[in-house]
Amino acid sequence: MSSRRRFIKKAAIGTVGITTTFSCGGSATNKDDVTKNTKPQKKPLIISTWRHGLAANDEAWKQLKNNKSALDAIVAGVGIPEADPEVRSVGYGGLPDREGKVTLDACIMDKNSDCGSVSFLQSIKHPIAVAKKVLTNTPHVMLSGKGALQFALSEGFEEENLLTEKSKIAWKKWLEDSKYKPVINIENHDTISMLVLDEEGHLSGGCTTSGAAWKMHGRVGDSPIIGAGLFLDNEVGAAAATGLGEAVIRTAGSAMVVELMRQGKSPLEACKEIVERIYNKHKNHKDMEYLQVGFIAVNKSGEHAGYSIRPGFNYAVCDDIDGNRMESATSKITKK
Ligand code: SD4
Repeated sequence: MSSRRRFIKKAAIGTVGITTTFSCGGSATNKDDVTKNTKPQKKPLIISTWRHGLAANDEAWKQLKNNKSALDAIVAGVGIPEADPEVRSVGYGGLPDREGKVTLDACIMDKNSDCGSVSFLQSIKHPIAVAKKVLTNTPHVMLSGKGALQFALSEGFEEENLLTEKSKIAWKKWLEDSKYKPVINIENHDTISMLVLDEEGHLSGGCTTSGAAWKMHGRVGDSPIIGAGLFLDNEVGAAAATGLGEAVIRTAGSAMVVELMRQGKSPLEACKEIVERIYNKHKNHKDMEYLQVGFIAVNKSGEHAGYSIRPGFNYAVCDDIDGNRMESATSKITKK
């Protein structure tokens, strides 16, 4: 479909915001976006959190089209922001903890519910690739800290310094008053979670992050925790989270979104209900001041949605019909 025809089609069903589109594997164009998709989409379909999801989707799409598995596509796709020093919330260049250490969390899950995860991993640029090795090469689901590093080295990964000069300067500046106060929607590019509905209609997902900036040394967020930062059931759907990990862990966020889809809710209804639950549970909580949580979800028929507590959350969607584009998530609080 030409971009003009796509534009007209979208204009006819209502538009919000301006979006940059990379047709998967193609070149960039500008067009309006729809708030969300409610119609079944053609397979395959890839959705990823935040704007850095566009480059990740593009790479994952190429891998799928080259007959790579969905897991390989996820590893390669989210590997793009992991290696990008300008993405300050994932992998290399990620903002460090309060001791100046970049510590990484990641997990991956496949259509058989097999999963692999690493948490509190240091000095390895691609934690998602290590998470996949945990899935394929160990009897376990989760490795953490020194043990995760030891495992990565035994698998041939190399240690690297992940703290860039820019992130070091930001950390030194933070040390001046050392206040822990997570920033909502950090520069609009945060944890990357990717959900894939492959050509055969199977679901898989991955998630990778450097976590909350200035966290305590040893802190683990929701992102490597199956059921919190990521969950899927190949019979039902898949969901993933971004935002304040503590709030997502307290509520088993992604697992709950999938359970609601199992009960017949659409991805949008499921994400909305869990976001509202998280919001209500935190009404009188100390974290409320900076509470932002967003979910993306997709079901077996390719319906997808994003929903967050506060505005500003968006996600990248890639399919054969409309290429690769950003869609805005609806939010509970609409005021910026
Ligand atoms: C964490 N959930 O470590 C991650 C950070 C994140 O959007 O996703 N921020 O809490």
